[in-house]
Amino acid sequence: MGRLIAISNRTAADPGARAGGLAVAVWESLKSTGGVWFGWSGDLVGQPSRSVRVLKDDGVEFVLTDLSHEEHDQYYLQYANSVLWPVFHYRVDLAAFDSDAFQVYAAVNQRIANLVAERLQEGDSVWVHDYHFLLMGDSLRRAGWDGSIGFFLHIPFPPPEVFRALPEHQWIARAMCGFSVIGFQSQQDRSNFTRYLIEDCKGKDLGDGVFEAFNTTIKIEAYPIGIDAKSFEEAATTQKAAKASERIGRFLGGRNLVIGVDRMDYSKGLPERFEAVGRLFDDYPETHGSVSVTQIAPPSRSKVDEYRELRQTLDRLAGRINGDYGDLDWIPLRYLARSYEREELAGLFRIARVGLVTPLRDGMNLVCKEFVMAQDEADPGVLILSEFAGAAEQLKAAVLVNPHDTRKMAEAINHALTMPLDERKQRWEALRDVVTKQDIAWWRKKFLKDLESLQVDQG
Ligand code: GDG
Repeated sequence: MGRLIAISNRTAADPGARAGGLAVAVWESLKSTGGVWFGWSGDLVGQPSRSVRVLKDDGVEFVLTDLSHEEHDQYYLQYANSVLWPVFHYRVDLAAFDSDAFQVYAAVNQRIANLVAERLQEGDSVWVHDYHFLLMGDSLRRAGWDGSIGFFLHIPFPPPEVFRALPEHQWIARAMCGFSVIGFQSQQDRSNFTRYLIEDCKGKDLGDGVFEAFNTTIKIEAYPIGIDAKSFEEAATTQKAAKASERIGRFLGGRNLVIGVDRMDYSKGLPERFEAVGRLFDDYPETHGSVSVTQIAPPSRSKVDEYRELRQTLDRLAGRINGDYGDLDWIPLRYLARSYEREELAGLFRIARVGLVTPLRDGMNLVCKEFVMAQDEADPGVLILSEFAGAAEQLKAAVLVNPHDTRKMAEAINHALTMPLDERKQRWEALRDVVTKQDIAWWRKKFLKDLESLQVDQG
């Protein structure tokens, strides 16, 4: 096999940035095969820079480019984060459509494609990641690359009826057909995309996951991303983890912990979750004084207005709940708008009785898988999972909820809090088996096997 070439907006060139979902997944893949990772350096400059920075770490080469202020604003903040992110999470109402921003988005895809194409060698496998680079297949073809190109979308792909709201939907779909393999997180995303291809692009299903559209064939599959299950399991029994459990244990004073950990983002369903917690205390008085809910929500993309509003909504909801129910020695719900180390999170998950993972829409969601791996097998906690997270297709033994139904969610939390040990163990064992078997290495191999088999076919 040739080299693996990854392209994503942010890379893991900065070791501190290796904590996020995408960064971990790609980093592990490149480390195990050796390869090159192209992306944004994280720096902003006056003019789009033609120069690149090359770094090496652990056998992985990073080729990084700066963004100009205009590119950062139009490609990254506007088109990727304020148009594609909301529309792909089914939130057309939040999209700030902007055709000028799309032009810059397309130009950045082409600029980076040119940079990559200059450095590609025959036999390389190119693996493009996420919604920042939907046009990259076509851009690389224009730059002269005719080898195989894989693409993995980390976020959901919306139904055609929603995708068509994008003024540029036809352009995007046609460009996506420049990829040789397109990977989605779930069967649901895959079928949304293939339905669009059939309905709008005269696409044909040739069987075996292969589709024909725009005079080319594309392999389209679901590859649910996993976590490094073993290492997260180990993280939960480190000293740092024990210290974090001990610290929160002092705060809990023997009460049951219900925990949530999510980037502060409207897709994660935090206001609905807080409403459900309010209903739990409204409808189940026996929980008063015996349960504490802690939500960790590190702020992200804080430059976008909706996130500021989200923060205010959470403040208001938490204020209402704590004002109504809190006592001298009990805080019913608190949220911490800051981040913790991975081991600390693992320690908190381990002593939690309930993990609340209730996004309104999520490509996969890795937190729920981490929660599972951190549990103590003798006394496992219960996972409450949104049916709208990609992970729900795999984690059927979780307590599945509709995150818009706050009354049912409150009922589910109460059910989880009172679940007998036998049932908790049974559910957890089933969850652990899936998370362990379909881990990050399984995901990487599954995707790369398909990408490489195409290369053989073409060669
Ligand atoms: C995108 C898709 C898909 C969170 N807070 C802290 C912290 N985290 C870590 C979690 C987890 C990761 O960040 C978040 O991953 P998610 O999957 O939950 O969500 P997104 O960031 O939205 O990721 C998603 C993913 O890509 C991968 O394909 O699953 O659907 O939206 O690992 O633990 N880590 C640390 N401190 C924190 O405070 N160290």
